[in-house]
Amino acid sequence: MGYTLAQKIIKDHLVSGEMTAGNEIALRIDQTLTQDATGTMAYLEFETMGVDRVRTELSVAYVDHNTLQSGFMNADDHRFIQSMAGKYGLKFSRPGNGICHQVHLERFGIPGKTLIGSDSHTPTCGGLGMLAMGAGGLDVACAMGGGAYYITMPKMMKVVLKGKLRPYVTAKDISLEILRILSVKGGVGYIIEWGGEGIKELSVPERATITNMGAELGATTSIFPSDEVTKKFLEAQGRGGSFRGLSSDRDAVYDKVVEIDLDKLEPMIACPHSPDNVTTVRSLEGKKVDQVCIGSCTNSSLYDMLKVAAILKGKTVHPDVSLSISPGSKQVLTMLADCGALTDILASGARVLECACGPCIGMGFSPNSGGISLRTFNRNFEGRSGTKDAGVYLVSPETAAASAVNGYITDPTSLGEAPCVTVPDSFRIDDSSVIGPLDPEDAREAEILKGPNIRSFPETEPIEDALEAELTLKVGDNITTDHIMPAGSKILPYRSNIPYLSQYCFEVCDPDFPERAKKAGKSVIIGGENYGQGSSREHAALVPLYLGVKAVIAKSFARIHAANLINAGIIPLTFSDPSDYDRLDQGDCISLKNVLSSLESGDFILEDTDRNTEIHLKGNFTERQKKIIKAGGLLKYVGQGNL
Ligand code: MIC
Ligand code: SF4
Repeated sequence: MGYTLAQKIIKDHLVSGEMTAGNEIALRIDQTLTQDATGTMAYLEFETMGVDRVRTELSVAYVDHNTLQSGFMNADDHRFIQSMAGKYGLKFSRPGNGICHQVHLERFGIPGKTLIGSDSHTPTCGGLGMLAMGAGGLDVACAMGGGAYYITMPKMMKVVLKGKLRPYVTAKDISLEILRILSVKGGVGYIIEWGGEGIKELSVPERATITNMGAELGATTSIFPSDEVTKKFLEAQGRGGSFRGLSSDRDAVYDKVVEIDLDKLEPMIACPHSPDNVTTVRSLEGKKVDQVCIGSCTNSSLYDMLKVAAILKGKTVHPDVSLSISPGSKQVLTMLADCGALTDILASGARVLECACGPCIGMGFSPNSGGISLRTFNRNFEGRSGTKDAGVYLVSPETAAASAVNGYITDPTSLGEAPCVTVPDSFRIDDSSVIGPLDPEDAREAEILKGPNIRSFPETEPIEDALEAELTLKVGDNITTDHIMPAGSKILPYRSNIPYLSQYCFEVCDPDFPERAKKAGKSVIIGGENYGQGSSREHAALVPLYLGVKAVIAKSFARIHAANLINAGIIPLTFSDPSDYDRLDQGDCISLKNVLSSLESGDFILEDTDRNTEIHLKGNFTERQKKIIKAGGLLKYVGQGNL
């Protein structure tokens, strides 16, 4: 029996474990990336590990999220990250150089290598045949220190693309279509490999749009083969030497196969407030639009921007619409300027923002109240834009540009002949915004620069054998990390200050939660299906930890969040019978006895002391996870000599 492409890369990097779906495996990690919103915490954690230099082939620290410096906090954080990068052997990508995933794809990704990043959209580099996964900051810190990355061996899914995209139908529409088919939990436990005739026509940045949004499916990662298209892209980036052809074996076996017929696909749109709430653009044609945002790590490549410029050329943005455009990298922006496309964009009345995440993470450009915002981004969770009652829709750059001009949702296929857009054979190579590390001699003396906003990692304690706690919060299905620990321009500057952040925990669902949790002392949260979907931010575990949360009981968990809870020393448990969810209420007092022996057996019994009922829970942890939980979290476990 042959191997899938992902299985081949896993096999090449396997440190321990058996490659059977469901087993814990440990992988050697070649490259890491961090961004600034999760990076400060990751570097504080790395600092405690006592390693004098990163042990990966390449580690890059990006600054792309918190670029709105309305106060000293972000600037201090950037300086801290830069000083850590210099001292410990990382490359530092300066603010303005671009969004981590776009820059990593352009300048650093290598087919067949492993990459983990403290950002859930790290799978973007799967577009060039890399095994790239999102992870919590602490897992990335361990990998920088030379430790392995532990995951559950995923099942394999193949998506076969048949036919060819029609004009104005794009890679983004493929991403939205697969979300419509599979839902935001349809990829949980899988690696998705893309194949079929249809992939031959997709460039690397288009493939990267698709692997990027695999994060929204909950997949461990997504990957394309490394083929002639990959070779051409790497050569155009002056990195032809990094090419290596890679594909799955002919007789590889997949646990699930899905087919999409590109000939039949049309422009798609995800409606508020979930990326899988997908329908055709046609069905919403004519709906008035207040704001359009083009950019983000999903759709900010040169190809995307050139298509947008071609649609905007000679036109003006509708007077009732505010259009923002954020090119994904300095390379994209300078090339737009070189070829004159930037002039077409500016002449249309678009507001050009810096090469950063910007509106995608609520860093400015929030819509008006009740506003309708069309975005080429990957997430439209409630409140994420910074305006709670805004309706955010996810679309392709073509749909976005056409709608910005018309002032209403427009199916771009109605625009007539599509402009012919080609990407040059060679990109503008200028890595001057990537600063290399200090040489080891100077590094020894180098000072780490910390501002007053940087607080240390919250203290954890070894797990107790008996837990008496209050159920301080009960929430429903598909709770995102944006619900648990919101982002946005007001809160993000405090990503290195857990006590400050804690005031906003679950703000979207229940603003009284932080006070209630503090009062209770020890608490437990009850969740539904796919608890913790979305971002990799470990703050969604560290802040509850700070507020006294000892366990989360849910119907099911998103992969990265479950790992982050364990790393923080919080026990993620599931219901043996999911209908027991209905038998627990917020405010109930519960007790969990014999926690230590339950950790061994995997069976936990919860007593609801208010209702006098017993509920069976499951917690099937690996030997390593048990040790981490017992130690009181991964940092404590690593401190015991277990990197
Ligand atoms: C996001 O898109 O939600 C983020 C912001 O990039 C996060 C990381 C973070 O919260 O800092 C992610 O996707 O992991
Ligand atoms: Fe940045 Fe948005 Fe991409 Fe997250 S999804 S990395 S916030 S651009």
